Amino acid sequence: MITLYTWDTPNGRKVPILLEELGLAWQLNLVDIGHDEQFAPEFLAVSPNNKIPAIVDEDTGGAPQAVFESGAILSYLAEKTGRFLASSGPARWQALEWLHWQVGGLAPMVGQLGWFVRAQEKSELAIRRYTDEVDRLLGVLERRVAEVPWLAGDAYGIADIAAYPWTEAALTHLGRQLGDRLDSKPALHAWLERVGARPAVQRAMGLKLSK
Ligand SMILES: N[C@@H](CCC(=O)N[C@@H](CS)C(=O)NCC(=O)O)C(=O)O
Repeated sequence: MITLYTWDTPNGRKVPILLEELGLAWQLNLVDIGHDEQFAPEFLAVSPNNKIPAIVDEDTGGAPQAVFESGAILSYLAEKTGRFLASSGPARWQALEWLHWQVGGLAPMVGQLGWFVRAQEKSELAIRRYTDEVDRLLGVLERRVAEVPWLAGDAYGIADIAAYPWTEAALTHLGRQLGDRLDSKPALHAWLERVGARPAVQRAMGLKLSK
């Protein structure tokens, strides 16, 4: 059994998507980050950076394996099952490039933009900076999926899974802020539709991840 520690955020949806795609046995452990449950010692033992998502995999044939950081968890599960990540060659490196691009770029920038847009104290400079950066990153995504159907090339995989919840959140929650910058990205919209049409993605996006 795999225990997933998560909450209702875009980062919190990535691992459920892959678990649903894989059909592995898993159970949910909700960590209410709005009520500081991420600082509980039991959770810090699994995720020392006090962030969701994290997993504990009991089905290792040995000691349970804890993994934190969404990119590491997606890579771990893909390697454990031999699915959704090429085992070698260019497709593997392209998947890992786009996975790291997502975790280190798209997610934090969309997250910061959302934070500053919602903040009581408005900072025009921060909002302009993060709006431009999110627009730039979505432009990078647009050019990639205009060239190839999936982020790693020919096959859907963990890079698409990582990028989907954040791109969807950017369009849904920051659509007004990004405005007509989104209109010039037709390939991105088509990629979102391709990913969003997958039954496993729909199941994971529909899960209740709050208490
Ligand atoms: N780089 C991390 C980011 C995870 C992250 O930012 N998680 C947020 C929710 S989206 C969180 O747990 N925040 C709680 C906190 O910062 O205390 C990953 O990809 O797993």
